[in-house]
Formats: sequence, C-alpha cells, structure tokens
Amino acid sequence: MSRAASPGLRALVWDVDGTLAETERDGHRVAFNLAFKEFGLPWRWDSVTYGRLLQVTGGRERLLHDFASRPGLPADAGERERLAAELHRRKNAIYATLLESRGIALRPGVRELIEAGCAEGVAQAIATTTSRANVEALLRHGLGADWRQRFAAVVCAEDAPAKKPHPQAYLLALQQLGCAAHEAIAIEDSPNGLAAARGAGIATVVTRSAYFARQPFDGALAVCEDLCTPQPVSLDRLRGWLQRGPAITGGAAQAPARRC
Ligand code: XBP
Ligand code: MG
Repeated sequence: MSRAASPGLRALVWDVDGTLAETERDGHRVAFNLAFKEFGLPWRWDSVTYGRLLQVTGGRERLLHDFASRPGLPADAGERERLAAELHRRKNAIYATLLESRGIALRPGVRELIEAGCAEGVAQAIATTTSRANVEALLRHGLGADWRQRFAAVVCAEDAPAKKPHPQAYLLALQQLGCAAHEAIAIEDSPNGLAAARGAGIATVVTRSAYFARQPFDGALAVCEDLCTPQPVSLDRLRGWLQRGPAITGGAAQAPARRC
C-alpha cells in the first residue's frame, strides 16, 4: 500500500483500555484483585506484575497465563478453564460496579477529539480486546447514555476472538466502517495494540498509558503523552501526519515514531 495518493482522513478507530481511560490501572487490576479475594485466593497482582501480564491480551487469557506459574491449581486443563472463566466473569461484574460507583475519567483530549470527529463527519469506531459490557459501562459513564451514537462500529472481544496483536478487531472495524486502511487512523496505547492496527495496515497514533510509559513504539505515526500534551491532537494535526506519515506496507515497514 502506498500513501503517494495523499489520502484524506475518513475514520478514527479507537482502542479502549489505556487509550480512552486508565482502565487497566484504575479498573481491571483493582477488580481482578477483588475477585481473587472473593474466591478466597491468596494472590494479588501488584502494578509491576500486572504491567508484565499485560503482554497477554484478554483478561481470561491473562488469568490462564498466570495460572501456569501458580502451584496448587488443578492439573486438569478443563478445570483451569472453568476457574479462569468464573474469575473473569466476576472480575467484569466488579469492574462494572466500580465504574457505576466512582467512574473512571476519560483521558485528557479524548472527549474533545471524539466530539471534533462527530462535528466534522469523520467516522469513528471502537476496536478493542475487552468485553462489550466493559466498553458500555465505561462510555456510558464517560460520554453519556447516548454514547453509542458517536460510533459507526463497536468491535469488542465477542466479535473478534483473535485478540491483539492479531489485527482481526481492526480489520472488522474497517469492514463495518466501509473504509480503506489508508483512510483511517488508529489510536492506541500498547505495543500489542500498535501491532494489531499496523497489521491491518492502519497508521497509528500512540497515546502512552501508565503501563506503557517507556516503550519505543517504532512504526507509530506519532507518539504522545496524551491527546493534549504538549498540545492538543486535533483532526488537522492528524490529517497532516497521515499525509506525511511513513508508508505502512503490510505492517512490515519500521519507521521512527514522530513525537507529538
Ligand atoms: C485490553 C485488554 C483487555 C483488558 C481487560 O484491551 O487486553 O483484556 O485488560 O478486559 P484493549 P477483559 O487495550 O484492546 O482495549 O477482561 O474484558 O479482557
Ligand atoms: Mg489498550
């Protein structure tokens, strides 16, 4: 794919956890630990451990990965699967309660960029590895009861079982948007997310989240501390980056990231 034709920006595709809000730090990790406690399990995931475990996308998959190093768990794979599924279900219920009771704020500049996209007719989609109920709980709180109207497509774990870094969620989002990869920009916070978006051929702006504050993010269109710092990431800036950005050829090209 070449960018020589100077594409316009037709769509923004948003990741959820870490990108829209610090949900990994303030929501999922907290909820996992409360679920462990309720189940009478003596484990707790501290920040360093959780940061490491984020290499595994998907909460259920993360649990199963962690089980491998826990002594005393059933050897039977089916039993482990059942325990992971029950813990994950309970974690998500606790996560929803946390969002209802105290909410998790959208990160700086997120609401503004979403509203600008709506005002200027840039289509928007969600492409996430998390479960649909978690997205609904976050955005109902962050954007209001009519949050869904802002998005032409909402692709979650239930739609895309091949989790990031697999590009499936992004490919489905493009399909539902009716948009070519070179007409879109993805907004991500993690190395797995960047790989997934690039794997779908989408130029990607990284907004660093708490757990990925120091990663290099080679191949990103730009890397920002957040969507406001040091200056707001506007649609015009995104259009400029997309026009001048590195050609992404099937996800193979590596280019040094532009700093915001
Ligand atoms: C991040 C993930 C998710 C969350 C937890 O998703 O990998 O697994 O950590 O959510 P993204 P679930 O950055 O793509 O939004 O427990 O529902 O998997
Ligand atoms: Mg993320």
